[in-house]
Amino acid sequence: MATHALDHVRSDFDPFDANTRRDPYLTYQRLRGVGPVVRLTKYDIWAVPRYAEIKAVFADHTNFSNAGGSGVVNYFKQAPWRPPSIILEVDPPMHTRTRKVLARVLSPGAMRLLADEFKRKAVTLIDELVDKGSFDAIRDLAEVFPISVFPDALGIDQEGRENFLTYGAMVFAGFGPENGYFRELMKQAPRVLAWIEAKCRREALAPGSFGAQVYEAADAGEITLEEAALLVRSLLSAGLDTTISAIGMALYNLARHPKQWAILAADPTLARSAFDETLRYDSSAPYVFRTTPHETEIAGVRIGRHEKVLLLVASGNRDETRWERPDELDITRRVAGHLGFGTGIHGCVGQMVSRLEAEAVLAALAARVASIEITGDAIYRDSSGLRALSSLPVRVTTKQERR
Ligand code: EJD
Repeated sequence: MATHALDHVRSDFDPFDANTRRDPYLTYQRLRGVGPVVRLTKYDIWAVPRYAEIKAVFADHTNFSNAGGSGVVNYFKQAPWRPPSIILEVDPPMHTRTRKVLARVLSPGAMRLLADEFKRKAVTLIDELVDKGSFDAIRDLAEVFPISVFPDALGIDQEGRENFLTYGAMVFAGFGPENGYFRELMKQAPRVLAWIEAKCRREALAPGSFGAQVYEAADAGEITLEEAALLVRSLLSAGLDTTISAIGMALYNLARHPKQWAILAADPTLARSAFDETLRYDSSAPYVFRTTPHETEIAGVRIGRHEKVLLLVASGNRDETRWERPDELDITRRVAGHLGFGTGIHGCVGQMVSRLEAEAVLAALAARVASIEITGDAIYRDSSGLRALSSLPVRVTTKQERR
């Protein structure tokens, strides 16, 4: 009898479907069980569910390009909805030049200058919310804090900051297939994209700010003025909705695990590692694409030219061959090596800003709050690119009340 080799597995799993996205972890586990690469038939794309191969693809920008777009749209075959990012959606040598500029602007030294201000603002906001007792952890906290500190650091004024939320929603909805949610948002595109462009101009950016520093790199001849505007746009595309989602999911997961919150409340200096553990446990940027510029392979499976490859970061972060008790949230574990910020040449260049913001919020809350009770439905956002909530009603009990 003839045997037929099956060199890969097929699945009708839809990573962008609203229902699947609610709890994808059982499906991720099954995908990890069937093979290193799975063909997702609904979109004709490859998906990579295991830690080892995700890391290997992240490390191999020659065979797995970013120039084909970070979302499901294949730029090698189809036009992007906005001019591509000149840092995320390019390969070396272009990437090397632009990355150098943002890496300098977002350096550890720059973080030290921001830390006190972030902490002070977090304490003020948390004091207000804790005094109210009940609030929405997303609308009143996760969405408020980044919008209050990050545009300041960028040098952008107060006017119209609600547009950042709409723009972020567009960027990350544009990551998945074109659906009703994306089309509805895009009705606002002409106004919001013009507003964003205006905020990226040199005149709009305060002296000494991150934005001004990007333009100084243009003065020094490292990049052009047009590129400076696009790099400021990258800071706005990647720097707000991501931290909003991550802080929101951190609050949600810590509230869902009262024992973990108690550990944090007993020692608020754990805030930073607690944040990273929530990024591992329930990654807010759960996947990202690469595109093959030519035929290649993953773990021996042939991958054709111009194929989209979906790296299931949130699945790699639960891989039982990499993590002990992967499905347990444990803020005291050694979480270094998680893929929540990506890794390799495109690994998140702003991750230290993100950690600084989240740490400020979680430490301020942990300093005052003994426990968090979820008092209503946690509602997921309809974005296909981010894992995020739009609402999480909570009531907090202060350490004083507890005594
Ligand atoms: C991103 C998954 C940009 C840009 C960079 C990074 C992201 C989005 C946009 C953050 C993707 O340069 O425009 S998490």
